Amino acid sequence: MVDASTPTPDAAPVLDGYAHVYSGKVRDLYAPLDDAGAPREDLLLLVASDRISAFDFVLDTPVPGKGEVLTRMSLWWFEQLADLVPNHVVSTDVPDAVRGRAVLVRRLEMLPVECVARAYLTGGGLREYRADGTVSGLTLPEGLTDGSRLSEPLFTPSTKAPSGQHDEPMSFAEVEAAVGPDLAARARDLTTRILARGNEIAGERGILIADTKVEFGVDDGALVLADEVLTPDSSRFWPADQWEPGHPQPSFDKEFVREWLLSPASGWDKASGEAPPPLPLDVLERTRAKYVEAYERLTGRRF
Ligand code: PZK
Repeated sequence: MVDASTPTPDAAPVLDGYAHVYSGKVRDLYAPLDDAGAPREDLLLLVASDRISAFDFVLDTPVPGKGEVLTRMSLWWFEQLADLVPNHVVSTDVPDAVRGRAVLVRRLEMLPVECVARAYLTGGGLREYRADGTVSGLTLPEGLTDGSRLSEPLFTPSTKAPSGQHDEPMSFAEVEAAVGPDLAARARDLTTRILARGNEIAGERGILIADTKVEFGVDDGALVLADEVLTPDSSRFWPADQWEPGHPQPSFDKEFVREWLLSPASGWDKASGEAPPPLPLDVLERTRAKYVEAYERLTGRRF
């Protein structure tokens, strides 16, 4: 079989002048070093790798260009959202090894909450609705199904679980207890407005954003949008022309990956608990093309 496996798929690079701080599933965080060689306390370097996850696994096969597409997409969204919320971006002047897929950002005190908003019902929101007719404690109308559009985006916050564990839903009262009622209300309003604005823009370009997760830092009492924003890694992107409530919607970006992994061709059993096999080149190429397509459709720019 033709595949694209490499020995070390996409480890966090060693960057001269930076200390590696942390790696998530698909991104790496560094601190720039000052003249004395000590990590600076005011800045971070956020690097998007080409790693891709599916079914909770980071796959052995990186998707070439994914980190750059998502970084450019986030930067474009930060501009589209600038009148709603300030953001953490300082500069895109970064080491050559990560140029295009890294951003220098202000290091902020982060809210200890995953700020999630949902515009369409699916995933964890759908599970709660089926169990008791609510989403994040709010009662919804009867008769909704997988993929139904909600009348307005809902704030459905969750805990920040340690790496490898799943985030747990939080009630709004729990968010208020964690950050205070004022910041909680502002985080809720900003999160839902970011998703509403995202869908106003993406909807004209054939993409629905079902839900999204954003992170805020606090600077001098004001909320600042951090991390990545409205990318396919932080949000569910659906092709608008295939939207049909009543069943799970195809993912704009990962459909070919999931379809192949679940097909007999992969030889992989999702229930086995084993790591998925490397992706065939054609799946990889078609997946890369979907990320580029999402970027070009949204921004109207060539990648
Ligand atoms: C911060 N993360 C998540 C991102 C990873 C992990 N501006 C900021 N100030 C302080 N902390 C963070 C940010 C941002 N953004 C973000 N964790 C801390 C994360 C990328 C790679 F490994």
